[in-house]
Amino acid sequence: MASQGIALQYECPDMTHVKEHHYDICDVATEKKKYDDFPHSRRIELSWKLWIKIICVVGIVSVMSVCISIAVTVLMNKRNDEVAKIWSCENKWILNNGHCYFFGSSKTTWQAAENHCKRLHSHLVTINDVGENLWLKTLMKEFGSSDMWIGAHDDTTEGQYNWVSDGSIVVFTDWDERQPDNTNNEDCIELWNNSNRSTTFYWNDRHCSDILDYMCEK
Ligand SMILES: [Ca+2]
Ligand SMILES: [Ca+2]
Ligand SMILES: [Ca+2]
Repeated sequence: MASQGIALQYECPDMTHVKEHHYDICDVATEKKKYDDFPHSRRIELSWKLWIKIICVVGIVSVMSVCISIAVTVLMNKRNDEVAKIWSCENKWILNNGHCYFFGSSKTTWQAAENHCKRLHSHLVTINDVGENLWLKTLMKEFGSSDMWIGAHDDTTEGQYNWVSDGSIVVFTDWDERQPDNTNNEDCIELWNNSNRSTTFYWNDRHCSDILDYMCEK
């Protein structure tokens, strides 16, 4: 009798003649029956799966948040380092276009100059374009220098000039007239002021053992 009574609770007779709220009662009863008919073990299983999904989603979101936070911090620090590098150089170094330059205070050979630059975590200057070349000429005038080593050389293959900083082939050049002439095997390159020609500076190949000013770059 009791089961019959429960079954009757879920019956939904034709209620079209009844007021609207009777339909609501009927809908609730139908949904409750569906829920009660669903196996208990299945409901528990769904509940656990739901919790596992929630934990996974929260975990993934947390890990992603930490990763994004670390990435942003690293990028910001890197950017700050780059900004600091662009806008500042160490004492006695001169800033130009994001690079730092050091004018050697005493004349020396090409290799000794490069060795000194390396001890200062740099190399003899690499001249990449006309702007850098022109800036160096201006600087030489300010320092009163007439001969200055730069980082180009052809001591590996005669006539093939490379930059000592990274071994790359010299592309931009600013040779003086009749240079490079490799007189008695000149393999190191300088910026010089050939007074016979003009008041400005050009490139010349020269004996690496000669004693000149030099410029480091980093
Ligand atoms: Ca350069
Ligand atoms: Ca040469
Ligand atoms: Ca020469």
